[in-house]
Amino acid sequence: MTIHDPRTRHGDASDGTADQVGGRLSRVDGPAKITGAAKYAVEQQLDGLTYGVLVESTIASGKVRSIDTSAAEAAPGVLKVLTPDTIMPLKTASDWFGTPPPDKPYCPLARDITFSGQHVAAVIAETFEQAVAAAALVKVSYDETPAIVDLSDAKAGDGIPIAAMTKEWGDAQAAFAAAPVRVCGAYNTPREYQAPMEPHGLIARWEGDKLTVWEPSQWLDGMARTYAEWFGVPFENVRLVSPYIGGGFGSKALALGHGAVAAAAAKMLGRPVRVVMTRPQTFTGYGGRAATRQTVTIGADRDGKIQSIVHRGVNETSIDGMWVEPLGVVTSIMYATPNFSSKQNVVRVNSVVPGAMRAPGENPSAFGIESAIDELAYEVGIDPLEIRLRNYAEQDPHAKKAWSTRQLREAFAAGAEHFGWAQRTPKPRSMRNGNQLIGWGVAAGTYPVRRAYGEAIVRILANGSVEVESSSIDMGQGTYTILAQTAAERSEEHTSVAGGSRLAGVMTGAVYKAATSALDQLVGLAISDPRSPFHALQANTLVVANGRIRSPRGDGPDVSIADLLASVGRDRIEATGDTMPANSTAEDRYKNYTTIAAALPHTEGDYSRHSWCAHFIEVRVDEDFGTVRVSRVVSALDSGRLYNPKLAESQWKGGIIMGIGQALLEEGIVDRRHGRIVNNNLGDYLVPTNADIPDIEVISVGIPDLHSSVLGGKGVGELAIVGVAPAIANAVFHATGKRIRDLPITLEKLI
Ligand code: MCN
Ligand code: MOS
Repeated sequence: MTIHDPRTRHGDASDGTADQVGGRLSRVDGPAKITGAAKYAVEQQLDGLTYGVLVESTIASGKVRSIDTSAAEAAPGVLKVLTPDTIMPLKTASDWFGTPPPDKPYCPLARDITFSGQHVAAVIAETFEQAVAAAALVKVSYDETPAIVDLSDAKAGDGIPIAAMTKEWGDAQAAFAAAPVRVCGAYNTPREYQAPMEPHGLIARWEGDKLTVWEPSQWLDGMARTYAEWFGVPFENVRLVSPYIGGGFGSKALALGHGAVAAAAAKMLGRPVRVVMTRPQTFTGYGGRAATRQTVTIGADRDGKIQSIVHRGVNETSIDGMWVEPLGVVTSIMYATPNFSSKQNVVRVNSVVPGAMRAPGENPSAFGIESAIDELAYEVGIDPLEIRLRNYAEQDPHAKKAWSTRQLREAFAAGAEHFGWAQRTPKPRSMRNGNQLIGWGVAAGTYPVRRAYGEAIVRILANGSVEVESSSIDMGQGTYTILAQTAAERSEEHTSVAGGSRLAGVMTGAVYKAATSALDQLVGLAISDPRSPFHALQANTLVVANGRIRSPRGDGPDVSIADLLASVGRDRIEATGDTMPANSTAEDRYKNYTTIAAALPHTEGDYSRHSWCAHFIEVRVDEDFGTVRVSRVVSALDSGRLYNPKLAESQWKGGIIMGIGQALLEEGIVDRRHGRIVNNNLGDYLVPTNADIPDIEVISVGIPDLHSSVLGGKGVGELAIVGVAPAIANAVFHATGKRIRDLPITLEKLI
């Protein structure tokens, strides 16, 4: 990597500056992953490694009456069988908002069962096979009670109102009642799962009261804090090593129960313990996207101008955990409306507590509002693209603040142009090819710019190379590439979660500041050190490029950085950069890196900051069989300035592909008798494969947004999934005349 000023150079592969910000550098970790050289967390070979296997509840609600471990304990190679009675006591950790932990014990093995698949025991053995065999010998008996299976269970009720989710202005009910045109729809999304290729797992090793954990992690500092709190050891005593991550999609941000079991077993045994989830366990070992229900009612004029939006939402949470999937977040900002009301409840069901999955909140929220506005378009007989422009929000309708940047109009224009939207015939069922009904749909998406804190160290080394060090991670988004970073291991510097699409903006900012300061030091040395060849030049600045340093006028010496450092007797220059608030204390820093709550709100200050996108999608529906194929996608996206367009395009396409899966395939099916997830494997829980995915065209319409980040970029990672499912549902309506308000759009809903 060469040091440069990213604000003045816009690199591009074509001009030989692919390795600079804005350049199309390929993923630096790509070759290691493709050749198998990349060593993932649980592949580390450690002396004395032992293997743990989890035993899980087979009921969804009730109590463990007894656990008979005698046969398992007598089985070959078994070192320990852990139950709620024999596992060492742990302490409750704070939640990810940083709410201080209640002074309560924590037991990762359950006596009180609140969902099927809950960890109740664990077997640790010399080999993996011995642990698997012995785990099958653990006999658990239960006192079962009736479970609340899901949102549609009569026992579920209306749930708990979440006052913080209420957003209201004007008089939405009265304006709706008075509106000449009204539409109302109920939109549902099922339980969905992140399904990363690499299942969750870890190796835990204690040396005295110091814990090392090799674990895929979206958030080294947050996870380390949880381990430290569970075991009552200082934060500094926990070292988390997360070299590569085989996908996370939100599921690898927190330390989870199986991690507590592994670390406790390692402590009790005095040997390192490895626990890896089976694929079925990944469906209950952590939460996927919560199932949601929304009603959206829109009142409008006959010319399609919105007068009122009333929105009500519900999402599932678990019996003893709280997950709020914010359903009004897109509803409240996408369109201008003088009257608005959004409220949300959460309903407790016997499931694992749901969790973050790519664009939590925005994703289901957009399915509601972007389907509903399409319904309004047909109701008033206006083109679905035109109605979106008529209701364009010129400022944030909820925060009542100016957008930092909003290139959504540009996104609609570019997407429509490349897609050929003008050729669309408005009537449903009016476009076909043989027995294939063709439909064209449009929908918009958005994701807030979440800002947080990060630190980085930049070193200019004696051989002229530059090292960047931070504790940020790369699960495939491209962090290592954009930071040209060599290792991800929590060391002295810290960073926020790779979640909420914040990491790139935070860390490029920190690295930029560190690099600028390293450069300043280098130039300062060169000008002021009497041993420097530039000392006599009396210049007040120098140019550093391609590993060399010279005067801007071209007179005087032109030497390599290595030679300069040698001449002044230095082996390196090191500088730290951060995106911390000024005058922050050590305590602030700890909080800022280990809790979500410390992040700056996206509407802080004078601006409302968001990424935006518009998806144009063609589907082909077999008239006889009801099978839906997505045949064409053109999406135009505004993520501000792109640090690496090649990687951003790849991120966007990944999001769109995930959106196609959500629209057509993905659904966790609950067994109504036992409250189990029936399709808890990748043979039955379908995610898209290459054969499901057409050519996808992505167009960047962003402009640098300096209100959002140091270098002008906005979020990329989650944006593109938002709006894909409604664009497909809208296309399916255009193809067939059937409005599917219940994901996924499977053939039985169409025939
Ligand atoms: N980028 C860019 N220009 C910008 C912003 C980002 O070129 N202005 C590019 C960079 O390559 C950067 C990537 O986009 O590495 C993502 O940046 P950002 O939007 O800041 O997102 P994070 O780094 O915080 O990554 C998290 C985000 C989330 S929250 C989920 S969920 C998700 C996602 O990234 N999970 C993923 N993308 C994923 N991609 C892969 N392969 N695997 C996952 O699990
Ligand atoms: Mo992403 S769901 O915020 O990790």
